[in-house]
Amino acid sequence: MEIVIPDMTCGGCAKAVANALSRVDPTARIDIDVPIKIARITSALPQERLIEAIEAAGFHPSRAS
Ligand SMILES: [Cu+2]
Repeated sequence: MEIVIPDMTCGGCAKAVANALSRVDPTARIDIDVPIKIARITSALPQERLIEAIEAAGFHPSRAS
């Protein structure tokens, strides 16, 4: 799935997002594209759960998909 994270603006943000995601799903495949502000995630968890983890890390992912 793809989650748009408009306030992810640099490598530090990307790392924080990736860390938050791997904490909720250590087996997730996470590929973050900072220039277009998208996290591509392969995970068995529901998208809502991943969005919550990103929000808990202080970011504001878009809920539109
Ligand atoms: Cu940043």
